[in-house]
Amino acid sequence: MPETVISLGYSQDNIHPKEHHMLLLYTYPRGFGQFSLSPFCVKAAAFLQLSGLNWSRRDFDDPRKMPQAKLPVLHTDERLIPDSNNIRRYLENEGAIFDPDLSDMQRAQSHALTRMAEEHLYFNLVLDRWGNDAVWPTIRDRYFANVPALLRRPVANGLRRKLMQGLATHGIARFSDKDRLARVEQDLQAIQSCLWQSPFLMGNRPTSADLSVGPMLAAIRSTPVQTPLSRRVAADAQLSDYIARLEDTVQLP
Ligand SMILES: N[C@@H](CCC(=O)N[C@@H](CS)C(=O)NCC(=O)O)C(=O)O
Repeated sequence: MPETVISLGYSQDNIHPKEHHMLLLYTYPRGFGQFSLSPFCVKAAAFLQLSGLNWSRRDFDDPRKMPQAKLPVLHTDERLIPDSNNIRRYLENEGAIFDPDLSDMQRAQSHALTRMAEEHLYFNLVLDRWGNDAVWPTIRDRYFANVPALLRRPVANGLRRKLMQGLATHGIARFSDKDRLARVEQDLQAIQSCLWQSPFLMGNRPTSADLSVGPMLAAIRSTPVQTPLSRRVAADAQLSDYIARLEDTVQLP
């Protein structure tokens, strides 16, 4: 049976190794102009889209019954796969190639950029949405829209308290806003150093690093009440063009 090499013109061999039934992406709903309220769900959707396999979405508000109590999760014929990176690995095992022609050095850079986006930019996004009193009421009413009105505030505030404790333990919530923004600026500069070289982080086509970094930047920019961080990304023509370029190329449904 023919082999697939997935994605956007990387190969003409557009054939799948196995017959698939529908892959179902369990995701948080759309919101703030994005495919999902969660950048990890947008990332997983982008990997699925570039894989060329058939997939569709199923929306959840509440991740508690999921294998790691988080979303995204991919429902395949055989199992539930939690975590966007595991979803990527699954698709690669099915024959998808997301990083063709990258050197070992580029793969190392790509890995570092991905970790930076997911383990540092992400927590700044969370603080922007959950930790900022000006933003929080909008987030609460959007994320917890399906919780009955009388319970909404206590449920949301309880989760918020837990999350903020986690971010204090992590350490990121201990910085002043100013120091935190200065740290994020270093990340943005690193991303922009790549983008001065080429339209996508690793060259002329999106690769895996773009699928982590792009959705994270887009999520930061889409926070519904403006913050210094969301304004920083929104006001930057290079970053905004990059997000648009990636969205145009990936074409999420
Ligand atoms: N490492 C995970 C991160 C996923 C993640 O953090 N999802 C968040 C939303 S952005 C979530 O479901 N949080 C629910 C919770 O922690 O209770 C991945 O790459 O998929």
